[in-house]
Amino acid sequence: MERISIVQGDITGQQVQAIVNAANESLLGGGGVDGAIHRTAGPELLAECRTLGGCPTGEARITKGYHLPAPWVIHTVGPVWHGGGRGEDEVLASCYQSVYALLEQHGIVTVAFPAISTGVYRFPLERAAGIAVSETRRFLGRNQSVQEIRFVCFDAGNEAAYRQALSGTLI
Ligand code: AR6
Repeated sequence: MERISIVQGDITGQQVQAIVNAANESLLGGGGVDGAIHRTAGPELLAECRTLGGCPTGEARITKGYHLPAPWVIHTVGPVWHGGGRGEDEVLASCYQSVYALLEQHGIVTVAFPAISTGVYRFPLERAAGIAVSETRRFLGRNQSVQEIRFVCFDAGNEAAYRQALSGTLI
C-alpha cells in the first residue's frame, strides 16, 4: 500500500492528526503557510508557541492545533537557501527527520506537510521535493505504524515537482 499521497490545496483544511508548519526560529508566526496556520488555529496557538522559547533551524516542536481540524501542529524551521553551499540539503533533511521523531513519540499516524523552505526561504522546489520524498521513504522503510504522509501542494507547479520526485524514487 502506498502511504505517501500528494494533493493540491491548503494545509489548514487538512483532516489529519498533525499538520506541519514551515515556521521561523521565533515560532511566533509570520507569512506564508505559517500565517495561514496561525490565522486558522487562533490566538491560543500563539500563546502556546510563546511558552516554547523558539526552535533552532532543522529542529521541530509540537503544539496543539486549537481551531484547526488537525489536533496537532508540528512546527519546523527550514533553512534559508544561500546557494546550496551552507549545508542547506542536510538541514532540510533534518527538518523531516525531526518531524518523524515527533510522530513516533506521540503515536501520530497521519500527517500533512507543506513544501518547507520553498517560499520566502527560496529553497529550489524540485530539490526540496526530492529531499522530502527521500527522507519520507527512508522513514517509512523502518516505521510500520504511520498510515499516511500527505504532501499538500499550494499550486500546480508544486504538485508537479512532488509527483516527479515520487516517480523518480520508486524502486
Ligand atoms: N497551504 C499549503 N502550502 C502553502 C500555503 C498553504 N496555506 N501557503 C503557502 N504555501 P513559506 P518557507 C506554500 O514561505 O519558505 C514565514 O513567514 C508556498 O507556496 O510559507 O519555509 C515563516 O514565518 C511554498 O511552496 O515557508 C518563516 O519566516 C511553501 O508553502 C518563513 O515564512 C512554503 O512557503 C518560512 O519560509
